[in-house]
This record gives sequence, structure tokens and C-alpha cells, in this order.
Amino acid sequence: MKFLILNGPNLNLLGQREPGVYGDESYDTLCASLSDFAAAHASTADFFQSNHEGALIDRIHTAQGVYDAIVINPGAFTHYSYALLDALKAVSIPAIEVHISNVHRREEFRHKSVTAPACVGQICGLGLYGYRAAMSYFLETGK
Ligand code: CA2
Repeated sequence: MKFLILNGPNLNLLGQREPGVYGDESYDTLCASLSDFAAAHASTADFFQSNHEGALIDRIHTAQGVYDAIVINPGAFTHYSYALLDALKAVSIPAIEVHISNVHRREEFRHKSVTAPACVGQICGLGLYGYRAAMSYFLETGK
């Protein structure tokens, strides 16, 4: 399978701040381990992180016809970006939304995802393992 792993605002700071919430692994280490995981399953993964809504939307548009599955952590855009919702709906690539933290144990505004309705499902609270869990779903179900 060809995976596109998308990460939204501030996730480039992984491992540098708030380790109690987001762990101590860096963004680069996460990408390397997911790349290895994909390779171990005869698959590939491409990575894109941006702090800009439009850049994420552009990357989703150009993914059409190229990738089999999207794993996306939209960061705070999760809670209010109807533009990201529309972009995910505009492509026919199945997506899973991942949150590192358990958003339901946090502030009220994090309980609502406007982007999840465009996704097959949502994983939250499993730390960085959530990305692999999402990839495993696609690998095992083929959809
Ligand atoms: O739990 C998640 O993965 C979130 O998507 C992370 C977002 C937050 O706005 C969502 O409500 C839940 C924030 C990402 C911030 O990433 C940082 C990583 C390390 C240090 C500081 C911020």
C-alpha cells in the first residue's frame, strides 16, 4: 500500500515540548519508524507536516490517484477546519484521523472533530502508536 501520513500545526514540535501529553519522540523519529513499519509490510509511506491549512489541503488534492490511504492528524484544525473536511471529502482516498492524546480527557473544545466525518474512523489517546494502528487497519482490511 502507498500511505500518505499528514500532520497539522505544531506537530513538528513533537518531542521538544509537552512530553507529558505528546511523548518524547521527535517528528523525524516518528516518520522514520512509520517508514520502517510500512517497508516491513511491503508498503511505502510519504510524510507531510504543515502549520498552514492551505498547504495541507493542497497536499490532499495532489494525493488523489497516488495513495491508497491517508493517515491524518489535523492538529487543532480538527476542531474547526471545514476546509480540511471538504478536502478530505473531495478525494476518494480513505482516511483515518489520529490524535496522540485522548482529546476527550482534555478541554471541551477538543471533544469535537469537524474532520472525522470525512474519515473511516478516528483513533485517539494511544500516543504515537495510533499512527501504526491506523496503518494496520488499512493493511489488514485492504480498505
Ligand atoms: O492529540 C493530538 O494529536 C492533537 O491533534 C494535537 C493537537 C491538538 O490541538 C489536538 O486537540 C489534539 C496539537 C498538536 C500540538 O503538538 C505539539 C507537539 C509537541 C509539543 C507541542 C505541541
